Amino acid sequence: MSKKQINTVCPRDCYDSCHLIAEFTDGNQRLRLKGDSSHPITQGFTCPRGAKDLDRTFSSQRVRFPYIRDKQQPDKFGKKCTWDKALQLVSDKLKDTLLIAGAEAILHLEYAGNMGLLTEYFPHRIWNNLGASKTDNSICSKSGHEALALHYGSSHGIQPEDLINQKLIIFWGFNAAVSSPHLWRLALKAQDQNQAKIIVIDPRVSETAKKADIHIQAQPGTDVAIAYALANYLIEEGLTDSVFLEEWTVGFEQFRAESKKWTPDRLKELTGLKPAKIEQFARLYGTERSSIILIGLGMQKSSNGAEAVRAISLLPAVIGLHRGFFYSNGQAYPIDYEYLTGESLTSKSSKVVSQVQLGRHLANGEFKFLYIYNMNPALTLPNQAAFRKGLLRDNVFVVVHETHWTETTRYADIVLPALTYLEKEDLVIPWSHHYVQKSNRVIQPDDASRSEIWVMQQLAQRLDLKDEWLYQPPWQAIKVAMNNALSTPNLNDLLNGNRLKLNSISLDEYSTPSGKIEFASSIALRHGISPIPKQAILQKESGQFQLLNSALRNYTHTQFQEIYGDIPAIVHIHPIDAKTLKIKDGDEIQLYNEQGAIQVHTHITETVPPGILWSPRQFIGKKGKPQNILTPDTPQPIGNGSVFNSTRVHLKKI
Ligand SMILES: Nc1nc2c(c(=O)[nH]1)N[C@H]1C(S)=C(S)[C@@H](COP(=O)(O)OP(=O)(O)OC[C@H]3O[C@@H](n4cnc5c(=O)[nH]c(N)nc54)[C@H](O)[C@@H]3O)O[C@H]1N2
Ligand SMILES: Nc1nc2c(c(=O)[nH]1)N[C@H]1C(S)=C(S)[C@@H](COP(=O)(O)OP(=O)(O)OC[C@H]3O[C@@H](n4cnc5c(=O)[nH]c(N)nc54)[C@H](O)[C@@H]3O)O[C@H]1N2
Ligand code: SF4
Ligand SMILES: [Mo]
Repeated sequence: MSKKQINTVCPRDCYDSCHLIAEFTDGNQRLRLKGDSSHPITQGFTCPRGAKDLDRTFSSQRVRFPYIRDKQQPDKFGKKCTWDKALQLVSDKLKDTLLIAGAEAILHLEYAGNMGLLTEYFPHRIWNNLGASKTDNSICSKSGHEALALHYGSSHGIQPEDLINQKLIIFWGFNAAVSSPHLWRLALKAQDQNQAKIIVIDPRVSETAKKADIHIQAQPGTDVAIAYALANYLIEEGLTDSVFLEEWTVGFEQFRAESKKWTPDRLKELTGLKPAKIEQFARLYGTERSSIILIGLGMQKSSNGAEAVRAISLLPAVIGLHRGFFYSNGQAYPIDYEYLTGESLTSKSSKVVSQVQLGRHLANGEFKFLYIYNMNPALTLPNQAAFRKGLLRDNVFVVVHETHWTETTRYADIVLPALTYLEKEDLVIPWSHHYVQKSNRVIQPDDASRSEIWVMQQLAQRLDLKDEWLYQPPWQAIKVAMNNALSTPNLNDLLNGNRLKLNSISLDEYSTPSGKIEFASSIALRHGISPIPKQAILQKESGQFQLLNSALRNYTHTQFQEIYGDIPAIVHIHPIDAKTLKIKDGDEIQLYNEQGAIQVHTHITETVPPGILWSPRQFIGKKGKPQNILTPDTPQPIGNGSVFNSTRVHLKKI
């Protein structure tokens, strides 16, 4: 019996952007999502989240009606209402705000809960039409993108499908075994079939490090020094590619002079790394040219993150490789995002506010109307005490358009029910590989839930906005925005269900002022930043721990707790530290700093080094306080990005 199948695409904020097949069996009674085996990255499997997105869609935690709420009573759902009433209230509030405080007092806040173009970008048109304020999207990868642009002009690197052909694969501050299961599978295949070696640089014995041929376990925040020490070895041993350096790069002299200072002994002093270990790494890197360095977004989210990305990214150039790295290819594809969002269709400009520091801005009384969707900021932004104080201001009106009840819906004046990706059409642009296909609707939409586009257009009508581009058919907008991005210019191919390849900028194209790889960045110099990467001095008070925090397999940020239960409130601590503090495995302890305190259970393990703690990210502690109460909101000097991994805490038994 033939099975009914529908192609769709996982839109989660994830490296892998899997192409999925929804398969109906038992006379259409049963439905499951499986990975498409014809896709070179998806390789026929899903992760534990992808497999359960259907269950998440049908979960009892779905928002099923519009609700009017009292945000001062977070534990109460509020009152159900009709869409008509909800839209009337929202548009009245918008009109009032425009009249009294102007468009700048309206802020739309979103991230990448669903990365589809029609969910993440197109609905911005109403806000750009009004000239509303927006954030700088600095919560995740921005600093690293800007770091790479300093030396390379742009941030794109190797396509992940090339992983399979490599002999040396280096995961640097990147826990791919958890955060990118499909790229990781390709690396394991190369290890298995191609005798490729895997090197991992991570302060922890991460899931990825466990499978590495070589694990470089150094103090966090010392990556610039490690990169210079590697370069020094390559230079000393004559393993640099002088023809490449001459033809394709500028500023190598300055980089070389700094590298010379990073002798194996000096590195040992800073990091504790044995010279023999670094030599082994450097020898392999200098002699095996078929290599790729995967630079983790996770490592980048720290006060020295952008500097680390700069330093690491320059290593391939030392040995003569064009962009022998991968960070994120999100900016590689020539998609006209400004057209999609309407930014280029209006003469109005928007005020831009730091996403990392949004809590401070809100708590200080900025903004009167907040529209949140595709994000759960009441758990995911740093400095939660300030953010929540801001949300609870009685002179700010908070609208949240969500698929599920979340921590953020608890602080909303109005909650609007949204469709999940399985209930609507979209186009997902990956930030690693270059394959796109239409994401089809798999199931009938929930009765009361509505898409972001529908809400945008309803509000635009109620505000009497006339510009035609607000009402443009969505796939027509995609057609214009994708005009230069598709290998075949015919959007119908895509609408007919074909998988297409995105055009990308070639690896040897460098849009720096010199047109070459700039070891000493002229753009950095112009902005008063050191032209070459700089190793920061490590600072830690006695009794203080650095709290690293990263993703777990079963959760995409705060999503899938509906399926797998709460993200565990635990902290990993080294046995030496546990002994000093007289802590036993499983004890309930308090983590605290000047921003607040949370309660968690301990897990004693040698996978973290002494002085370093690790926890999952974005959980709620034992007494209801979110982990992100502890995380700092100081933006990085380059790119203003987040610094979650530079959290400093004290620890005490309770
Ligand atoms: N399962 C799952 N996968 C995800 C996500 C998810 O929520 N769940 N989210 C996606 C998103 S949005 C992102 S941004 C990515 C992030 O994906 P990754 O880049 O893999 O980030 P993390 O998971 O934070 O892991 C980073 C690793 O870097 C190490 N590290 C921390 N500080 C340093 C340092 O100073 N130097 C070095 N060398 N290493 C350091 C940590 O110990 C950790 O093992 O994951 C994506 N994939
Ligand atoms: N402590 C700590 N905090 C961190 C980090 C860290 O390393 N440590 N990492 C940061 C990083 S890298 C990131 S990317 C951010 C992620 O931060 P968020 O983007 O806030 O993460 P999610 O929890 O995935 O929230 C997405 C929300 O979108 C909703 N959603 C999903 N699909 C749709 C849809 O189609 N329509 C609508 N309207 N809503 C939808 C989901 O239900 C979910 O509530 O977190 C940051 N926070
Ligand atoms: S969350 Fe990532 S790995 Fe999992 S199915 Fe979606 S795209 Fe694939
Ligand atoms: Mo992220």
